[in-house]
Amino acid sequence: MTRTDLHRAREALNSFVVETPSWGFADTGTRFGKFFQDAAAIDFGDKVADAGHVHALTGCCPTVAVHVLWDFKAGEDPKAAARLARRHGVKIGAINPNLFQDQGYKWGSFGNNDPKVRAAALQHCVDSVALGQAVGSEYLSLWFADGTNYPGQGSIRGRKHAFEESLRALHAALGPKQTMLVEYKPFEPAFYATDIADWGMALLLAKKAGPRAKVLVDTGHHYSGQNIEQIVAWLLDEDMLGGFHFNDRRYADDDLTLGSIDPYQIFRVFHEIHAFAADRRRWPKIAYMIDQCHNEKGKIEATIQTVVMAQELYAKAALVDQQALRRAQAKNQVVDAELLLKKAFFTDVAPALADWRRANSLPADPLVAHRRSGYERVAAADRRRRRQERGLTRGGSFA
Ligand SMILES: [Mn+2]
Repeated sequence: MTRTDLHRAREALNSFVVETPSWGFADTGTRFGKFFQDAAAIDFGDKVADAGHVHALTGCCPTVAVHVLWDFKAGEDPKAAARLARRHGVKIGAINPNLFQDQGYKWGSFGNNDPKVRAAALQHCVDSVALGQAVGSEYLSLWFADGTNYPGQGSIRGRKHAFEESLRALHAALGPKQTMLVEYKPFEPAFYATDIADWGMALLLAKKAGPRAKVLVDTGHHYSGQNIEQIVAWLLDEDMLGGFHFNDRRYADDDLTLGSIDPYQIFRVFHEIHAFAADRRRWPKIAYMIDQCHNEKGKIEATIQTVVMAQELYAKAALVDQQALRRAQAKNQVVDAELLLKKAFFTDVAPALADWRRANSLPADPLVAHRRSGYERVAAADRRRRRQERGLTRGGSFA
C-alpha cells in the first residue's frame, strides 16, 4: 500500500461502524428446523454480552439491533435493557417491530383487510417508537412479510393504499431524532405479490410517509443478477438511502455471511458510497447493520468474520482513485476506469487494518483473539447449565 492508500483506508475505517443484530447470537435455523448451539444466547443479557464481546474485539460495533418481540417483555422497563447493554459496552441500535409472527398477521399487518389488525400493527409500531425513545435509539427498522400468494387474492392497489396510510401515521409518531427505515424484499413469505417488493416501492412509500422515512437495502433482498450498487447510487442521489442489512447469498435471501459468495459485489456497493462522498465532500448518514442467520457457523465467529470482511471491503473501496476515475470516465476509457476499481479491490488492506487496530488498542486479529479468549467455551458451559436449570426446551421461533 502507498502512503496515500494507507491514509485513505485509515480515514475510511475511522468513519465506519456496523451494527450487530441481537438475533444473530441466538439459535436460528432454516424454515425446516432449528439447529442448536450450546453457546447460543438464551436471553437478552447473553445477546448484549456477545455483542459487547464482538465490539471489544473489533472496535466498530458499538450498537446492537433489537427485536421488540424477542428482546423485550411486556411490562418491563426498556431502560433496564439499555442499562444492561451499556454494562456490556454497547448501546441499543435499531428497533425492529415484529409484524409477522402473531396469528393475527396471517393475512398481513399494514396490508391486512381487517382494519382492527391494521390498527394493532400500527399500535405495535407506535409502541416500538416509544421504546426506541426510551432507550435512545435513532432507528425504527421496518420489514413487512405482507403480500399475497395467488393472483386475485388481494387488491394490489388497495393494499398499497393501506400501507401508505399506516406508514404516514407511523411517521407522525416519530420523535425528532428518529428515522424510520423501510425495507423491501421481492418474495418470501409472499410468493405472488409482496406488498413492498422492491426499492422503487419502498422509495415511494417512504417519500409519502414523510421526510424522516428512508429506504433500507438488505443485500439479500434482490433477484439474482440485479445491480444492487446502482440502486444504492440512485438512493444516495435522492438522499433516500437510510441503511443496509448486510448478508450474502447465492440464490435468494440466503442470509450467508457477508462477502462469502461475492465480495466484489459488496465492494462495488461501498465504491458507490465513497464516490458519492467524494463528490459531495461529506459522508452520507447510513446505518450499516448485519442481518444474517448463522446456522452452522458459531454465532460470534460468524459475526466477527462479517464485521472484519465489511471493514476490509470498505477500506478497499476507499482506495479507488476518484479523480482518476472521473478523468477516465470523461474520456470513455473503459478499461482504465474498470481497472481503477479492480486495482483497489485487489489491494491487500491488511497493513491498513493492522495499523488502525493498533491505533485503537485492538487485537491484531479479532477472530484469533476471540478463539484465544475462551469466551465461547465459557459461554457454552454457562448457557448449557442455565438451560438445564431452567428446564428450557428449545424450539419455536427464532427468538
Ligand atoms: Mn433484513
